Amino acid sequence: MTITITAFESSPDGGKGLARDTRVRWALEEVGQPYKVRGVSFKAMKEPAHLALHPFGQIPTYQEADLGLFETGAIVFHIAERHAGLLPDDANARARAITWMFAALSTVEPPILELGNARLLESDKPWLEEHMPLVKDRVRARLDQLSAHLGDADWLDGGFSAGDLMMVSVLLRLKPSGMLAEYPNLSAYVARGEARPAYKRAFEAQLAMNKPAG
Ligand code: GTB
Repeated sequence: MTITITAFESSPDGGKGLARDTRVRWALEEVGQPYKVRGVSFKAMKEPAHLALHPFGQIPTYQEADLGLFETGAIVFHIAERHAGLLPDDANARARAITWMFAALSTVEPPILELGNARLLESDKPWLEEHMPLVKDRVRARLDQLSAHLGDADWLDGGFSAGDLMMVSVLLRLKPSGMLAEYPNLSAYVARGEARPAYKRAFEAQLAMNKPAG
């Protein structure tokens, strides 16, 4: 059955791979599932046809036969449950890999999003100078802890899993800030993720959709 996901018709990042469809593409590439991508404009995202797929009017969505999903975490989890390659067979190791998916989305990503929002939405606000160091401290607190856990391991818990896919995807959003470079082991971890053939295919596919003309 064909899998169809949605992505920005034209991503505001111009193909840097930071929009969340990249995470879904990467998961599908890791498990070797072919998929189609339907581009959606900002306007179409808020119209009834798309709201029927995604109540919050966002991308990505996932459709497969009569199953429709939204929320990147749920989509990647579904892919990882249905296909071999992203979750270990051992029940406890599997539970830990799922824990890392949640940790990426609910513990590490929020301060990173806060940093992005401060840069994007508060750049002209008088409080930014005071606010930014606090936001950066909150990001660093998580990175310090993650870096200490990872140490010199390749992946968070044994072999590469959906937990690493999600954590690397979350950390990639920090790249433009330069903060990742303060943590050599986390930088190397992200680079290992980016070097995976499945990530490269996912990245190239989203780039092909978003390449600036000319
Ligand atoms: N919790 C949801 C999930 O994980 O799936 C969040 C989905 C979400 O934030 N979707 C964004 C969206 O549809 C795109 S990915 N935004 C449009 C809207 O809300 O109207 C977030 C994103 C957007 C742009 C960049 N960028 O340009 O760098 C990076 C990430």
